[in-house]
Order: sequence, then C-alpha cells, then structure tokens
Amino acid sequence: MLVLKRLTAAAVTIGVLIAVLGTAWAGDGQPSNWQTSFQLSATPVMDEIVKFHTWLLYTITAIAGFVLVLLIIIMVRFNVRANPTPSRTTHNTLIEIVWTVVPVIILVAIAVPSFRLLFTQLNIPAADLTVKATGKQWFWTYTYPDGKFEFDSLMIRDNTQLGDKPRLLGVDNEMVVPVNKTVRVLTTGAEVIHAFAVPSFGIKIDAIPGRINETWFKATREGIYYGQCSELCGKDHAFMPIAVRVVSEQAYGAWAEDAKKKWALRDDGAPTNIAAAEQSTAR
Ligand SMILES: [Cu+2]
Repeated sequence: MLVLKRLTAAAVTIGVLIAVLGTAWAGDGQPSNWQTSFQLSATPVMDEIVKFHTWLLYTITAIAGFVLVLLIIIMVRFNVRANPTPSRTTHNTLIEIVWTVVPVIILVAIAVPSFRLLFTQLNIPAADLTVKATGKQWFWTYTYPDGKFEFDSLMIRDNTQLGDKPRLLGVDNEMVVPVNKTVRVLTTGAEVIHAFAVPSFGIKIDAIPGRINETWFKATREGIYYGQCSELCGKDHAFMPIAVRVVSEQAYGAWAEDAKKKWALRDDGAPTNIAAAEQSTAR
C-alpha cells in the first residue's frame, strides 16, 4: 500500500506541474515553446471550451485512476499465491445495477455541458460587425460588407520584413476588429475547401466553395491573435495564416475609415485591389 501511496503522490505532483507549467507556457494569441495546453483564451466561447476540457480531463483521470486501483487490488490480493482457492461466485444484482447506472450518470454529466457548449458556439448572437473571410489558394480575403471594403491578407514570406511578427504567422494586412464586440464571421472558399481557425477565439469552421458558413467571436482583450488554414488545400496550405488584430473601438473606427479609402469595393461588388492576388498566383 506504501507503493500505491507513493505512486499516487508522484502522479498528483506530475499532474499539478503539467497544469501549472501548461498555463505558464500557453501562448497568448500564438503558439509558444514548450506549450502543453491551449493558447490563452480571448473569448467567452474559448473560456467555455477550456472549462469543458478541464472537466473532461478530471473525469477521465478519475476513471482511469479507479480502474488502475481495481487492477492493482486484483493483482495483489487475488493472484494464485495469495488466493489459491478462488471463489466461484457469479452474478451480483447490486454491482450489476451500479456498473450500469454509474456510467450512465457519467455520460449525462459529460453530455449536458457538451450540448450547452455546442449551443453557445452555434447560436450566433446579434452581431455588431460582419466580416467575410474567403479562403483562396493560398491567402485570405477579408470583406467588410458594412464598410464596403475588401482586402487580401498574405503571409510575409521575407523574414527580413517580419519585424516583431512571428514567422509563418505574420501577414501583410491583418483582419482588424473592435474589442468586446460580437463579430460574425462568414466563411467561403474560392476554389477548394479551406478552414478558418483561430485557437484563442475557440473557432474553426470550413470555408467551402459555393456556400457560406458562419461562426462568431467576441474578443475580450486587445492584441493580435493568430490562426491557420485548417483544411488541407494544396501546396501552400501551411502558408496562409490568419491574423486578427483586436483594437479599441476608436482605433477600429480610424482603421476602418482608412481602409474604406484604400480598399473600397466598386459598386458592382468587385474589389479594387487585385494586385496581391495576381502576385500570389504568379509565384
Ligand atoms: Cu487553405
């Protein structure tokens, strides 16, 4: 039993260490070295995902620990030396009811928060801002239908141009949104299926040619949050990052004014800035 106690103590220590260091190493808006858990949450939906994940982790750890203890008891107390004449007992109504009912209770305890989370993700609240993200081979185009402007967002390929942006994630034109506002994201694909994903926001949704998918996020902290195309979409799939800059409402207003001048859509809806797209396909 001393061995069991020591094993439990070691397991608990490792678990606590992983939990503490996992938070310490969690990237804010981007992955970080030695990260063992999620990137830090920046939206209520991601908060819920983290909570659900933690709940599941405790549950499965308890189940696995319980089964391990049972196995050890059986190996120690009921091996051929310790228990040479085994009992021939079969069937025990109470135990059979317990091992049916308890797993049902566990499943319900998992299902209820799971459905609640799904509902939060899929039930899109009234949006303050809509942005359409079109996945293209291999970059993103962001359309702001309210502001009537559209621009392309391409990964910075030249490392000398990166500045303080992370390699393979930094882009020339970030999607900019105001903090604490509900943003509805519409996604579609131009030619093949892409997927729009930003880990800190807890969103990942396919961008499919010929149809519009929608999701939402409400970033509660200013900052820059990175994601990547998450559907294999061709040779440069790994090089079409998503960068969302969350700014104050005033800063967003100023940026949007500027963007309207720079990237206004023509009345027929065609974008005025096709240079970036041409440059990309020429590569
Ligand atoms: Cu893609």
